[in-house]
Amino acid sequence: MAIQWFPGHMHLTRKAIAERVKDIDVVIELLDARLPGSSANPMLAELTGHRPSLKVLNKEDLADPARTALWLAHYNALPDTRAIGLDASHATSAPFIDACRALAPLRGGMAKPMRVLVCGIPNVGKSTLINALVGGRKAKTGDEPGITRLEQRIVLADDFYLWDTPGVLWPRIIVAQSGSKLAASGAIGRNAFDEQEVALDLLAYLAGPYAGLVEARFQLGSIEGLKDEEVLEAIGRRRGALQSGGRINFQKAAEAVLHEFRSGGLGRITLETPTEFGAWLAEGQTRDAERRARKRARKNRQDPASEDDDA
Ligand SMILES: Nc1nc2c(ncn2[C@@H]2O[C@H](COP(=O)(O)OP(=O)(O)OP(=O)(O)O)[C@@H](O)[C@H]2O)c(=O)[nH]1
Ligand SMILES: [Mg+2]
Repeated sequence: MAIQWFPGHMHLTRKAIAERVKDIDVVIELLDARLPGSSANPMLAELTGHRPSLKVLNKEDLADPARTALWLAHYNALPDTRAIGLDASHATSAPFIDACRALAPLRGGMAKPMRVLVCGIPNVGKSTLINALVGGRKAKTGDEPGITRLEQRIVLADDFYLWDTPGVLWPRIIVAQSGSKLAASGAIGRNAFDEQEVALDLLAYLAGPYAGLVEARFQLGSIEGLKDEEVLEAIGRRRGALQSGGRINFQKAAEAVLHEFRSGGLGRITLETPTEFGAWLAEGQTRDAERRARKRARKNRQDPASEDDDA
């Protein structure tokens, strides 16, 4: 899938986070509860891995509750990590303050204020969460990636500071399945991917666990055994997405699928379980190791004397 994956300004965000994290006590990483594995940024893990971490599975209201429970158990089993599910627009500050204090018990009071970094992929709800915690519109929000452009400090209490950060992706995608899921979720700018490809991938996944939701929302008969293109075509016909000559407008149909998924119109859906994601990750890591080995071999052929730097 051709996704223009890592816009230039994200290099700057990476640098800013690397600097900021030196003076941070707790890292809150927002994950998208509909894709908790694919929305976890390995680059952030690398930058912030040594700090206690609160994982927030945000947009819980759009996700499948049974799967959210599996993911919370998965993250809560990791060391120095707590995980909670959340609908950021309705967050209250008390549980957050408690969770941060439990993760960094030695911080507090004017001499040692709690310093919390809020980070995550674009459009996951970082600024929405901060606004809900502070009880006002301190941080700018919007329904597209790239709203926050600069880091911003917000004072939650005299001894409790939050930093909002711009959304950030990572330079190279390892889990092949993740790109398309992130695009479906709204984390990637709309000009950076092909909506028809992403909608077809989405339908291919939904046809397993959520076929009934697709059939119900678009008033289709059984989609069992249909090709993904045939499902998209049926959706286009149902929605009257036609072009001249009565042919289906696949672009319009794809946009309808993505809109219904993002808005929750299809119902509460999660695009991966911890087990599924674990298998995709292992596959991606194997492929990545092979890629590195090939690159190393190529390099050694060109310049046998060079040191092996595994770049
Ligand atoms: N349904 C639902 N929508 C949410 C939730 N949290 C945030 N949103 C919506 O998601 C969109 C993005 O929210 P922002 O807070 O701007 O996201 P951000 O992570 O700050 O995004 P960038 O600054 O672009 O990285 C907005 O339209 C929010 O209203 C949630 O828990 N549930
Ligand atoms: Mg923001």
